[in-house]
Amino acid sequence: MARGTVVQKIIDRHYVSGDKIAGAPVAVRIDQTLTQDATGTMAYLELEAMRVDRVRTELSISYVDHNMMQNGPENRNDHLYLQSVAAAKGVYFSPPGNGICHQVHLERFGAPGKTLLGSDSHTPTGGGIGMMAIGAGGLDVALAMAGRPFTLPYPKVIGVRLSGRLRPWCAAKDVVLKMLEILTTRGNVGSIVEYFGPGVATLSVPQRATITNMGAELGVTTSLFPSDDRTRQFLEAQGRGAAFTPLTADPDAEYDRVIEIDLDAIVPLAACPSSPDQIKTIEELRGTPVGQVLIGSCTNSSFRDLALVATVLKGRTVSPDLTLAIAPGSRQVLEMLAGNGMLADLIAAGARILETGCGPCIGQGQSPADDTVSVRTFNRNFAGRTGTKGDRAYLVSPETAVAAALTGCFTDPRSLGIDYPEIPEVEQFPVNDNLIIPPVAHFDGEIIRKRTIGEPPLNQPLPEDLDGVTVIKVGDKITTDHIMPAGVHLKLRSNIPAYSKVVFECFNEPGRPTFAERAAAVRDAGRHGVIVGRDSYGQGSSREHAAICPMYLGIKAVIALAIERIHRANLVNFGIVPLLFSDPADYDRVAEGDTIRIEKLRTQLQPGKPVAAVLVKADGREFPLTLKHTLSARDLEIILAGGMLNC
Ligand code: MIC
Ligand code: SF4
Repeated sequence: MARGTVVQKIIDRHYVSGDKIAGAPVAVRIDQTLTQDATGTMAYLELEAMRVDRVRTELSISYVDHNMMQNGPENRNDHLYLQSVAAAKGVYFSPPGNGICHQVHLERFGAPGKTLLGSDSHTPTGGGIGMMAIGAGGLDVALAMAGRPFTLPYPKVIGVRLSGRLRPWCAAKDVVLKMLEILTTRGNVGSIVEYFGPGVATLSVPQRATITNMGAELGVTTSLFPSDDRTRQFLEAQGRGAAFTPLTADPDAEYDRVIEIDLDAIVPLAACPSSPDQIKTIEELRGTPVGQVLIGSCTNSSFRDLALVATVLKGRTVSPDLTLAIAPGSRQVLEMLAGNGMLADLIAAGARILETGCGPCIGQGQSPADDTVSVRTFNRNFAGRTGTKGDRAYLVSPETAVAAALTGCFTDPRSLGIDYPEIPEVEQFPVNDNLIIPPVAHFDGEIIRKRTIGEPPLNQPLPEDLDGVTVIKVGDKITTDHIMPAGVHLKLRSNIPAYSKVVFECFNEPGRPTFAERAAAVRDAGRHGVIVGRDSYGQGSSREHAAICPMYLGIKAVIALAIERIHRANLVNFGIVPLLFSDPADYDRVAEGDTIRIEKLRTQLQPGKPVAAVLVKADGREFPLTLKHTLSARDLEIILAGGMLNC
């Protein structure tokens, strides 16, 4: 059992209730919240539904960074709603153009030792500055804004001891790719990763933030670094020295598991299609032609990263065989590049400069051509996320990305024959908060609700007996991108009936009713939809739409071998029962269209108790199924009521 860690110190200072035993639910006070537009509209609609007049956190902020294409009125309608509801509820507002939520939060609001809950899975970026920053569904963030504590499983702490120093052209991104190679994207639920050891001091805050950001892909609750002199230096350079507080683990701290990483031994790596844990060295990929290079996203869009790219590109030209596009992480980063001439160097080299925001990371433009390789400094390469079916997206460091941009193929940046640019730590960032709109003391305006702003749909209480129909059976590692596609559909986030039509779109087949049509038919026949998944169901994004839209289509249960943390919480919040097969062989027995009957489901659902079900095959054969769950008494209360909004 871990002891004396930074994680435990932060939990102790924010402890509200619960047993401090690994896996047991523990409730903590939340100091700060963040939302982004794609999850934020629902979160604020839910906050309104809870009749909360004003947020009760130390700081809550609403960012607009995802939905910025404005193809049709929906996105701008969302922005207007978000800005007005922020003013009404005492929330800061960061409008489109100001930057990606995680980057801006790190620059302007993050503070060591604080807790941050964000309706985005990459909220752990804040761990780079020593915060306990956790991603969650919008409803959980709305509850935190209402002043309610957040419940997490009391974590196991995985200590990662860093030694040595990164070699030229080897990057923080390669460290987190190494972590993904070691831990993979599954099986880490309920753990928090804490970095320690002599190598920590060699990494700047933006480098640390790259590592904690992409730690989300490990499926852990969060990742964090201690708060030390580098943290103080970063905060002072942001003009926020007062937010600094030192926070390190005790010298005799104990971790539940220790992983050793020697930074000297880190080499350039890539996550290959189509999972962040499919790791190869760049050496292994050498020579593979690349059709597109994209630099940006909340993982790698700091001033340090883009300054490195600009310095390498200065006086050179990108390969004619590809396109290079760059999206700076924040207006501060863009202003700095513009101010010191680096933007001109990037433009002169042939880079296409995109708006500051998530952009192509969430499939908003820049989809690659068919059968071409896309090299990205992003954190996710789930199949189809680029907007191109059958895409081949690789995730790399800015160092490796710029090497590909120059040569047109995978190239180990160490072999470029270019001196590695040393980017000095910024001593004074240009601070300009003129686009961060503070909340007003008394709101006497109107919350702007255009026609595309819907209502969060309500669910019925859980039925006594489940007359389930398996509407879909899917395999391992189904991400919330598979369940609820973003890209061109992202603009439907505030309109559940419209967005529900594309649930599981990637599994629809021509000539066959879509998932949405099949689920609605089951619902309209008075029966209950069931989704069957395998291992690590619901990886990735925190989007609660992956629970809300299936709920709207009448889904009552998800049965899988394992369900990932944020998605499981979203299912509970919207009254869908997350169940697990006790015997993995039962997964093989179930086929689409089969009936899964659970008599007295409401009564059977007790903490720690199995659930007896019957599988009825199309030919009438019946098999008993033993299902299990990890739901607490509070989870069950919410599920029986049909979701949190009914509680
Ligand atoms: C993502 O990277 O997948 C997103 C888009 O930022 C999501 C949030 C969303 O779906 O709106 C996330 O990471 O939680
Ligand atoms: Fe935006 Fe991509 Fe980061 Fe998600 S992962 S917050 S879409 S930049």
